[in-house]
Amino acid sequence: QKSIKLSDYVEYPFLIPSIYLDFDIGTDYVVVQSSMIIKPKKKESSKLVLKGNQIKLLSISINGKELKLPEYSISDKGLIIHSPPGSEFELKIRSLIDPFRNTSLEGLYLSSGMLTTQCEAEGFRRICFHPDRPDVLSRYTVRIEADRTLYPILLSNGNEKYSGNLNSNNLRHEFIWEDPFPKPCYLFALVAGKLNSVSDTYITNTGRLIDIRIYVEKGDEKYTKHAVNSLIKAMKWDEENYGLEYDLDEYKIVAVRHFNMGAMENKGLNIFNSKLVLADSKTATDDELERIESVIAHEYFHNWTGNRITCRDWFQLSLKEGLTVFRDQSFTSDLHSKGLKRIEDVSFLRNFQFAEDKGPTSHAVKPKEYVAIDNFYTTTIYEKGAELIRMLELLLGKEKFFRGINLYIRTFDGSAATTEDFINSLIKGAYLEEKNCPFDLDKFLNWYYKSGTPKVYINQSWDSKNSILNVSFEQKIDSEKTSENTEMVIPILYSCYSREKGASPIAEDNLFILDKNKKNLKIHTLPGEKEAPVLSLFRRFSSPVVWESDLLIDDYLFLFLNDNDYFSRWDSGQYLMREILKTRLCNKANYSLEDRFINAIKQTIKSLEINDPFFLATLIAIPGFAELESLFTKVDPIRIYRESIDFQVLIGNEILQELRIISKNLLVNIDHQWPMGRGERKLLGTIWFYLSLAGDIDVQKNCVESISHSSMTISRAALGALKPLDNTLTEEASNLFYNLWKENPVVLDSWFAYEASRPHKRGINVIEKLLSHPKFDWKAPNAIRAVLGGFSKNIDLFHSLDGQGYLFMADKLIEVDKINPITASRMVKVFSKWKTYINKNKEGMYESLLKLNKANISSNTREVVELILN
Ligand code: HT7
Ligand code: ZN
Repeated sequence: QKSIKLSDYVEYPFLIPSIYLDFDIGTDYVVVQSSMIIKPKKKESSKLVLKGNQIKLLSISINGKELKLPEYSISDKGLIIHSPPGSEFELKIRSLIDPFRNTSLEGLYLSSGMLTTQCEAEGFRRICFHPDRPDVLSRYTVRIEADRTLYPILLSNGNEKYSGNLNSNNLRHEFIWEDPFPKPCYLFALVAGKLNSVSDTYITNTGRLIDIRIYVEKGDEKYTKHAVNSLIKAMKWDEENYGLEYDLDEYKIVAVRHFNMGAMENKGLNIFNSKLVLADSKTATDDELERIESVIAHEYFHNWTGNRITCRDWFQLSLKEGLTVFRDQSFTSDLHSKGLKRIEDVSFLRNFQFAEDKGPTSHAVKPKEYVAIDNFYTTTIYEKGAELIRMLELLLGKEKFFRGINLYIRTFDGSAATTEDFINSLIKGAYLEEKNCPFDLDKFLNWYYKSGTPKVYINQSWDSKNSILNVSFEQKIDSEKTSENTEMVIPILYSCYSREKGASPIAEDNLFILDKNKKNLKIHTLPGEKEAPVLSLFRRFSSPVVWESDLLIDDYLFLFLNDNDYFSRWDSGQYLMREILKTRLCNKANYSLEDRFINAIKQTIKSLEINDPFFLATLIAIPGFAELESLFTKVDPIRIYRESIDFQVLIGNEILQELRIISKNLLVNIDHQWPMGRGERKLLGTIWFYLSLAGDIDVQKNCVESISHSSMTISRAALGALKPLDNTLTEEASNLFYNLWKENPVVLDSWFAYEASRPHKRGINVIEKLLSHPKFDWKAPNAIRAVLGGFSKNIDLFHSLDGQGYLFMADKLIEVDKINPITASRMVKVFSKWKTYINKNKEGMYESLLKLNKANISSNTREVVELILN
């Protein structure tokens, strides 16, 4: 397939300072008229190339004069005007589009009776003929007319300029919207439909009044408070931390049921997947409330990092996404707990981004080429991209980092930039001159250009005579695609603890910069220190790497009990659990380690129970499934799953008494409103899980009763605790949950996911039944992700050795691909790890991949399938 290369970038030869768009919404189609002011950048003439996809051209004129073939040519890719005027001209195009039969959820489409848009990355070319590239920025004025009753609400970006009726019998009406800020077309948005809104206001730090409005389907207004509160918190946080104020008079959010991703930052008119807007503590779990708060903030933060300063081309995607994820992570961590947020982000990174970077779809944060840009909205661009910004913040220090950000924003406001522009401004703002930068910038840039997760090897030697700990570090990049030896700048934050004096650190949060293949560090401990101290490395997860050290089991146990860094303490426990599971899976169970670890858990429970229930719950949870898979060269998913369940049964049995006591103490704070009480609810859920696994029938019954609890966190924790059992109580709880929530599609998706992912003896028919359930909507990616995504986590069923699970998945993805290639190409990655599996699974997955490859699939899905197969 034809790929697009970063090295082929050439500037667009025209400026388009302003665009007037007119939408006439009919019952069967929409007539779109665009009027663009176009200025050639150079004297010498160049043809005008406009992209277009599924658009019927009606007429075209330049400066009022109609163009005829062959003055222009048209194909299924777009429109070319062969000899446009050499100076400023007005291009008018009348065309027709059919949003009513558009199932791709790109461009203009129908969702539950309303018309809505999704233009990032390349959806605008499905709306009108246009260059459709992010470096063409224009001021937009948009007029929309439609039937008053079918489409009472007509929205677009910017501020409302006019609204009124169109004819004497009041059947049709019109709205005009004006966005004063130049923007790329991927930020264009239009919404038309029967929507109700909830309003609020925000006064900025300079005293401007912002009108906030959330648009939802009738009846959903009661679920918008959390979204509004989150937005106001984000607006305030950005002013206080980055000095960035909102710039329009209105901020609108629309909730849409049919949406390919989480949300979209269209200027002044964010469009959200309804599951990320509609929520309160009765319908959403604490984790979901936190996620909604962060996504609302993420889209808001894009107003500056993405909208006011946008990307020159899609290779720069991480410029806006990595930076904005970094900003939303910092926001959540400031609002809640820095330590816990860091653990949550690292756990996500390790389970998803590290897995991606090890596999066939691994790519750099700044890729060099792509076939379908939609396939590059990945955890590498987003979460690894955010880690790079975090390392810069650590290397520069907060004050200099903000000086750099400030310069970047001042320099590139209103334009389209590159990741190099960003780094250069950051360094210039921080140190005035690039040459003053204390670390090797070129080596740092390798983080952007190279794929794969670097690995660091650490060895210690103790010089007891001089009380010096000598530490040697070695870095290697762990990627199939890179054979050359690349040096990176790896910031390592470390502390070290005296073994004799227990928890008191000898050195605390020192920064060591590993910028060569090999480098040594000398740590001077207290004179007279007899034993080598305990090293705590990569505190706060200071670089996105994996590491292997000569730390002893005793050291990890020490850190698990004493480390004062949340991440490092949790990570030591995770290391020990990984070791335990690894040895069990190699049939060499290390019982003495298991005993010592269980004792450490008991000690932890004593010290943390009341003070930090969330942290305690996090410390005693086992590593994620993907992380466990990554420990093996020949992965046996069914065995990993069963062994991890057995290990959790052991934990449950061993700490039964302790858990029963805590669970009683926790009940007092369970009913507090989020974010209060979230730690207690989290811990209670974890305890229920362990006790239920350990066979505590009272807890199991209590879980069934808790399905109707007024807190969704408690209700879902109860479902989760019963999940591995597959008995009549599981069935009863699931039915109760369904009956309570069958009329709420957002909550019902969590039931679909539960049903698809829980073990059951009835096999694949269960999944087939879910897909033909009367409440299942094939056009809603949330529902598809719930059932097929849930199914992929149903280890016994999906990975069944006869390969039937894989074939079933392949068949369903071929169907999904026909209506929605973006969703299909994202989901097909469930087959990414086929080469790492034991033979039976490997063969089964391979057969399914071949089936997909032979089918008539979209170029988006084909790109991923081919990468996986090769
Ligand atoms: N910038 C937004 C990306 C997005 C998207 C991309 C491809 C197809 C559909 C999409 N919907 C939203 C989301 C964000 O990162 O803020
Ligand atoms: Zn984003």
